[in-house]
Order: sequence, then structure tokens, then C-alpha cells
Amino acid sequence: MTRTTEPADGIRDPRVPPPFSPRTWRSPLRGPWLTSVFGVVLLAGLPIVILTGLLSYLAYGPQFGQAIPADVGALRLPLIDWPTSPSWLYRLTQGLHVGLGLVLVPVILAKLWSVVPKLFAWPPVRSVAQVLERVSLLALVGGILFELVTGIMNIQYDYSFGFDFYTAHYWGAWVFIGGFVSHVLIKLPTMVRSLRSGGPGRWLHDAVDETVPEPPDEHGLVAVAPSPPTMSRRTLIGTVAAGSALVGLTTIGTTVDALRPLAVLSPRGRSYGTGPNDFQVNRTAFGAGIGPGVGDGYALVLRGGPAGELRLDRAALAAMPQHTATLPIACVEGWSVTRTWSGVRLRDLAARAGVPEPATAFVASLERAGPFARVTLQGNQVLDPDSLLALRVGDDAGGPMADLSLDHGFPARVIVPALPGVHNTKWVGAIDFRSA
Ligand SMILES: Nc1nc2c(c(=O)[nH]1)N[C@H]1C(S)=C(S)[C@@H](COP(=O)(O)O)O[C@H]1N2
Ligand SMILES: [Mo]
Repeated sequence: MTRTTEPADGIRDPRVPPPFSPRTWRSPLRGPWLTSVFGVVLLAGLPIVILTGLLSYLAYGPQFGQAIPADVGALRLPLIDWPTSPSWLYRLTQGLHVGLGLVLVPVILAKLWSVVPKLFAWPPVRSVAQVLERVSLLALVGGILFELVTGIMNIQYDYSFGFDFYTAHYWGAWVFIGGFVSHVLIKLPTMVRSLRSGGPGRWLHDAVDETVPEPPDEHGLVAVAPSPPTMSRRTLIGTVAAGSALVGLTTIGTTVDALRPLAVLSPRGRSYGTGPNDFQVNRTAFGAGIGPGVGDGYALVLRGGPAGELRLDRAALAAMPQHTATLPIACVEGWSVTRTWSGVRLRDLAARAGVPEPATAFVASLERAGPFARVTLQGNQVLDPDSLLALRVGDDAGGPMADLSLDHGFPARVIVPALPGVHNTKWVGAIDFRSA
């Protein structure tokens, strides 16, 4: 075989053992074109996963110190007031973050497989440039694997790692972003060139018995001692695509009501209550230490007005003007559901408390401990006409309404358009409206 470039030392030196000898890697499918096919898919998809992840951080209200981690030093993002419209905004951004992230897993694994010989390049240190490239690859590969593992464990409710998920996922994201950006800058020309070399469908076209390795490359991806092909490139790419499609099919049901039965990988089971209360529960009343007697003697406490504290029992709340809104709950873990909610507008409660133009509202649950028992809402989130202290819930198709079940926040819960699910506080005990 004639080579256009100087071969790595390991090729001719028989003392270099596997896996560092390039002869270890025999698949005839590996090569810059194949890697670039997976690369271009990731180049299109991963920026969306990154951006929607950062948006989720912003949606948590870092200006109130309630995004996690609260203090991110130099990596502070520009603060914005998260909007309340469109009401499906967080459902879309977070559904994309989790859903697309999962769908890309097979592609990421295939891309890593396609470049694995580089991981064992010999000699390991050749030049300063090569060391820098390997460090950026470490950030890239380590970062993406860390983000995938922590993200998937989180949506599967597995908090067995001994650190805070949000904090780890946030810092891991920046390690990954650093690796990703430098990798794209370094590799973009190679990717474009490799894809062009494949021409329209050149490598895709070959059947298995026509499959030959790509021409020798300077990157060390093409096998120097290839085995005979056992599958064609299009079979490999098709298998990866089918894997992604399967992941997509078993995930989409966590956000699209009609496809709910397909969500076989969701750890949340299938039944959560009766009638309109039959939808996902993130923290159960039992888990939150809320007993069935929570409604006895219940009175919502309103604070912040000039007249001091005001108490409204459920009858008083029910006697106020009731408003109905059809709004999603969209959890940071990717699932979402649309329901019709009815109750008292938050802005009516603010006016009742004597703070008609609140800058913020601090909502406290009756739940004592628990990371999500308290939240600060922005002014626009309090004043939106669809922002409710909900007392009742119905399905998304105009069916009959029922009182909230204990698990969904009886006697009363917050529901605000486009708000991350986590901030739709259940079992609300008090709201403190603040004018500045
Ligand atoms: N008091 C309280 N409210 C809470 C939570 C909580 O742990 N405690 N979990 C939140 C989360 S993470 C989500 S996604 C929504 C889910 O609402 P649901 O359980 O009624 O579906 O409730 C939110 N409200
Ligand atoms: Mo959530």
C-alpha cells in the first residue's frame, strides 16, 4: 500500500502492543468521511442541546439566587426576565434539551467508535500542538460522557452520585462547551473536505461486498490492516439512525399526550390518580410530608401589603373570581403535560394583599424541607392574566374539572405560563408580594 503521509511509528514498529498499535483497529468502515457524517449531525444537534440547557438555567431565575448552582462567578449569563409567553416556551426548550440529547446518544457513541484509534495514538506525545489537541479532546469526550451520564441518571431519578446534579451538570457543560468549540474550530475544514471527498453518496452507495476502506488519511482513522467488511457504510449509518429513532419513539411520549403509552423508558409509571388528576407526579405528597389532613383549617397567608398579613381559607379563595387557563407543566427532566387549571389569578391575590404592582412574589409551600418548597416569581410572572393559584384541574380537552389531588398540590398550587415545572409550587401556604 502506498501512503501519502508519514505513518505513525506504531505501524511499523512491532514492539508497540495493542491497543496502541494501529493494527488493532481493523474496521474497513472507519475514515474521515464516516466520522464527518456523524460529526455533521452532531454539529447541527449539539448546539441546540447546549443552548436549551443554558436557557433552562436562565429560566430558573438566577437573579434571585435560585438557579443551581447559584454562584457561577465569571460564567454568569446575562440576566433576563423569563417570559410567560408563549406558554409552551419551556416545554419546547427543555423538551428539546432532554429529547434531542437522548436522540443524539447513538450518534455520539458511533462518532466515538469511529475515532477510537486516535485515543490510542502512538507515541502519545508528538508535539505541543498534538498535546493541546488531546487536551481539548479530553474536555470534549470527557465532557459529553459526563453530561450524558449525569443527565440520564437525573431523568431516571437516580441520584446515586454523591454530588449535586445541577451543579455538576452546569460545570460539566462548560468543560464540554470549551472542548466542543475548539474541536469545531480545529476540525471544521477537515470535516468539509472529507464530506466533499465522499461526493454525493459515493461511500453511501457501496453494498457490503463493494465496501473498501477510504483512502489512507493523515488522521490515522483509516485502518492500515483492514478486515474484510461485514456491513456496508449505509447499514452502519442506518443502524445508528434506527437507534436514534427508537430512542426518540420511546421518549416522545413523555411530552406528547397522545403517545404517552410509548414512553416505556419513563421511570414514572403510568397511573397517578383518577380523572383529570391522572398525570405525572414529581414529588408525591407522601414524599413531601404532606398528610391528607392538610386541608383542615387551611388558610392561605398573603403578606407584603400595607395592612399586614391576610388569611384566606379555601371558601374565601373559591369565592374570589375564578379564572381558567389551559397550560403545560414542563419539568426540567423533560416530561411535560397539558392541563386545564382553574383558580384565582395571582395578580388578584396581589391586589387583595394591597400590592397591585408587585416586583416579585415569594411563594412558600407547606412542605417543610425539600429543595423546591419555595420560589421567587418575577413581576411579569405574577401579573400574567393566566398565572394562577390553581384549586382545580381538568384534562386538556374541556372535560370535567376536579379538585387538585393531594399529590398535585391540594389545597392550592401555583401554575404560571412558561415557568419551569419545578417552580409551580404545590401545597402553597403563603405568598409574600414585594414591590421592590
Ligand atoms: N412544594 C413542592 N412543589 C413542587 C415540587 C416539590 O418538590 N415541592 N416539585 C416541582 C416539580 S419538580 C414539578 S416538575 C412540578 C410537577 O407537578 P406535578 O407533580 O403536579 O405533576 O411540581 C413542582 N412543585
Ligand atoms: Mo420538575
